[in-house]
Amino acid sequence: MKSYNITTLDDFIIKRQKDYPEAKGEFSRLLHHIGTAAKMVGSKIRKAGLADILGRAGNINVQGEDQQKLDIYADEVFTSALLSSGECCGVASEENQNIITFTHEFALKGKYIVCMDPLDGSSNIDVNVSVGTIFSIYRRISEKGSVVTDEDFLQKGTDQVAAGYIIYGSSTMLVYTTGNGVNGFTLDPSLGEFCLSHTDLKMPASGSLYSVNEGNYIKFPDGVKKYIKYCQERDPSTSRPYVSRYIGSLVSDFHRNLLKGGIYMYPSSEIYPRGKLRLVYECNPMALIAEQSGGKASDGYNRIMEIKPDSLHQKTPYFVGSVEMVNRVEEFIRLNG
Ligand code: AHM
Ligand code: MG
Repeated sequence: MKSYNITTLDDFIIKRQKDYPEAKGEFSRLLHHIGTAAKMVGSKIRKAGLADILGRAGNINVQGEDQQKLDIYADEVFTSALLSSGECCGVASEENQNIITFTHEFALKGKYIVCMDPLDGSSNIDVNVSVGTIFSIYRRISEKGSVVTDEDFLQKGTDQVAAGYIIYGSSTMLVYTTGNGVNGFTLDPSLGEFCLSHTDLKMPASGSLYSVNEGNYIKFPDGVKKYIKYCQERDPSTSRPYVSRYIGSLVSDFHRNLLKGGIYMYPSSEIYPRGKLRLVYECNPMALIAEQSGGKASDGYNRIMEIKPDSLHQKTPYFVGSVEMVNRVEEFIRLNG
């Protein structure tokens, strides 16, 4: 008989939970709720051109950026899913200046806090280009039963319990790690389930793709400019010149580079002296996934996950991807600034 062996996200979570005899299922419930929220947001994105959901909401978020209607929708859906999981006691989101504390009795007993970018790359929505969601899970450090504080969210990336992203592309995928490898699940729309499709993902040690907003080139530091020129030079003994691919959605650019090998860069520049990406809910989660798949994430000098955040929306220059490529850009930065 032909076998149709499907592992759904929930099957996988339960299977993994069994590997930890001390686990009581709290973490599994949290992940399950993230998966449900991802389906809701994915479904709304699919209908975006039909429903009155495209375009600006008319507000400016904490980053001084226009909020899109889908930004707000995704933020609300993920926040309520996390609350209803009963395992999360607070959320930090790109869309909100301050942390959201859950004060319901059941939530105060939760062990976990979540940092998220509910809709990354949202300037791509109106033009039908892939966007994503990024999430990062930590154990709270404040006492169980109390209301969480900013300190709970300002932990180093190395303290992450899990991290993941959802890519709303030609198919919807959820990719996550709990610090024990990286696995990817593709949403089967006919089943309404995320099914295991990419087991133990490994990022190639090198690749031939580089992703950066080259419109900012003249404002980049010299080391980065020289590295970009290096990417463009011909060298028959390697795959240079590399191919330039930039979607303008970190999740999508990262996902492609994870599968094929490549580097994503958002350096400092005169326009963005600290880069543009946010350490807590964009850089750290992608860094954990990068490292867990064999890749690397750096601010040009330091390992991203070892930077202690001072504030929720702190920005950092960011270089993430195949280990040899990130090592090389670090060399250029060390030599040339
Ligand atoms: P967002 O979270 O507000 O969408 O901003 C983050 C995004 C990244 O996904 C993307 O790589 C970058 O900003 C694009 O910025 P730019 O248009 O400056 O290249
Ligand atoms: Mg973002």
